[in-house]
Amino acid sequence: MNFNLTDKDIITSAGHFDIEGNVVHLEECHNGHINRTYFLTYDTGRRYVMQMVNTDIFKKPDEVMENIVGVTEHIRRGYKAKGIDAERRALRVIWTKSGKWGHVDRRGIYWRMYDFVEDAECYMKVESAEMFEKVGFAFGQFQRQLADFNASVLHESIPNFHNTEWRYANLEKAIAENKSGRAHLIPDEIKFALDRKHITSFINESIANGSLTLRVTHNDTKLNNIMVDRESGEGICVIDLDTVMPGSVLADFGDSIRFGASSAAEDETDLDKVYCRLDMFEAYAKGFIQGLEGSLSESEIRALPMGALILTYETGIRFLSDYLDGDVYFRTEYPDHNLDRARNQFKLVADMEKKMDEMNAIVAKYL
Ligand code: GN1
Ligand code: MG
Repeated sequence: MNFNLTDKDIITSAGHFDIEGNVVHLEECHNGHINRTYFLTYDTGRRYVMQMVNTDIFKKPDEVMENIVGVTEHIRRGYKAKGIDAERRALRVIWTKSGKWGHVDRRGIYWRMYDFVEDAECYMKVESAEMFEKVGFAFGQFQRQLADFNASVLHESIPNFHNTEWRYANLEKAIAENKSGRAHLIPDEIKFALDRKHITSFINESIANGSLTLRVTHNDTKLNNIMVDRESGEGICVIDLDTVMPGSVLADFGDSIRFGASSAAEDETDLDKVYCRLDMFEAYAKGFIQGLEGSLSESEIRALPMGALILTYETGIRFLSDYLDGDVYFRTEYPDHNLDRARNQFKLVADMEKKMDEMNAIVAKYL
């Protein structure tokens, strides 16, 4: 996905979408690790988000869009039924002039377009426990809103996405193949990852034995995948819906914690600065459980801390595998970026292991 795009290329592709007016301003957003995102302002004063879908990763982008259209329409209908204005609360997909969900340009790039959610902010770092509680509530509500969505119509946009056992097998493969030739540089990180094989089956086993239910989940609940209303501080609109698929509640809870309850950025290299903030863990747990409106079972609530640990570990081994594979999946800004991210996640894992009893006591308050 290394294309040298000019503004003209992007604006030409934007011209295929059913939007009134002309582009007067174009700006790249550097947040995501997978797709490329641009903000477009038109002479009508309206703004849009245009994305180049990474088709190396999302091999069937039309299926991804079908999922997104289905899910956002479902959420919009739910708000309407409650008499709530859904305008800024569900992503709106802009269709192409020929009635499609995406435009494929002459290089084969798949473009899509959304309405820009105005008067809202996307954060890279949690600013207060109050804010994180509201974000938790919004992600809980998102899952709640999809409780009656027909999961059988969803395409699996990335197979095995949060199958931790599969991720582990993939790490073993990356070590054995050692495509980058870097394996000898990181024996400690490899050992840390392999030593924790026993946690990888927890989610699959819990689903199999019925203690966790399969739900429609977001699967990428990073803080920067929600728009926060500037006035109310409410998590107003959940974005980045590429990986909405059937999954476990632990994935959505855990991924939010590993990112938002961390004391530092995902790629902070001073590991003394990286630990899990229990105040943030509690704020998110409280909001998330409330957002799910009593639909979580006791065993699901009790398993939430394991979800935080497993998702952090899983993300760590994904970064490590990509480092071994030669940085082919996540977008990196410098050669050891994936290694720094993996070390950072592993520091967080070690810290969570120490804090497991405290995390268990926190969730027990919300049973
Ligand atoms: C990717 O695209 P983005 O940056 O929201 C990744 C997530 C990881 C995350 C790590 C499709 O999310 O699974 O947790 O990076 N998305 C995909 O920051 O792989
Ligand atoms: Mg994102």
